[in-house]
Amino acid sequence: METTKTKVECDKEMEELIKTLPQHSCRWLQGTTILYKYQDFWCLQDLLKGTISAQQSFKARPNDVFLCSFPKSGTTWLKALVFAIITRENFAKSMSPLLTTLPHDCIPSLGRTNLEQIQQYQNKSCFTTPISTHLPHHFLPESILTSNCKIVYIYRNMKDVIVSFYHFARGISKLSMEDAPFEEAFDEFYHEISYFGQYLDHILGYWKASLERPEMFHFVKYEDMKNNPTNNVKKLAEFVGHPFTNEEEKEGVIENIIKLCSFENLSGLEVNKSDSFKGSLPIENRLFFRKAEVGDWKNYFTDEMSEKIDKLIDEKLSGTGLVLK
Ligand code: PAP
Repeated sequence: METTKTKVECDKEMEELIKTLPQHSCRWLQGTTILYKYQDFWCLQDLLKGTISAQQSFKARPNDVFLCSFPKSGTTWLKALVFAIITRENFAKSMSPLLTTLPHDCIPSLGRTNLEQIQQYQNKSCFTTPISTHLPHHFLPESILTSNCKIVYIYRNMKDVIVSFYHFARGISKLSMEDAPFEEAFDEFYHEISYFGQYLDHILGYWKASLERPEMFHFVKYEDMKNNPTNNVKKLAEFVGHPFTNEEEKEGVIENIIKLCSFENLSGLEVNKSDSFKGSLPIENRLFFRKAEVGDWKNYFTDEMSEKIDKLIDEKLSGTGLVLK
């Protein structure tokens, strides 16, 4: 007879499993961060637990929209925009929860947020329920892959992702640049050691899946959103099923959303300057808002580093139709 395991038993099993996994302590973070290799990607312990339980038990609903990304590719911005788009009729401009809440606390994150909380959130709404995740495509729970849910994928210039990741991890570990050399961080990233596997494989996983089911996917490039936010926010709203009416366009609703979610606005809010992210890891909210510049990598990369990344991109992406540079 099959018996259902208790939460304590599941947690214990997970602890045992994690103990058996290959470990890597990030030397550029003075060994303060330990990554575990689960199947084919490296992950932090807490995120790994959330990832495995999401894989085992998460149930997608038809109203769910998944906001997927590799860390540091524009997730915070995408979450703010989608939240503002779908709740625009619920709050007056001056009352948006985004003015007092970190975007990560407005939209749950699969792998990080407790599954029961996500379920309550799904049950509470009969409208669109956005859920974010950094999981690689092949790691998404079966119920997402077999559903008709929508997936928005945001991606960004790989070199800027590396620099952003470097400062974020350094910020969490509270290390100066002298104590956490960029060269070492670059080296690990180049050798596929980062929070959710290899960056280009992450993008390619979603990209290839989108070729099979194009209606399910919408890709947003961070740099395109920066260059032409109006057009991109319009397309995003259409895809998530909340298109703007002609009246809204005339009244400047799109521009208001862009302003509300802009780096300049969000990074200046008290909540994002001084509060802390309520996840399993203590993270100061301000670390999600650094510079938001396109091309900041030029301040950190040597020519050799830049060439190495260009070569990697050429090798991985040539012939896929995906353009990243
Ligand atoms: P996450 O994966 O930890 O959630 P994510 O939001 O994807 O991080 O990436 C953070 C980057 O987005 C930071 O880039 P930087 O390090 O190059 O500065 C951050 O500054 C940038 N960012 C955050 N909010 C916005 C925004 N509203 N508009 C544009 N970029 C933003």
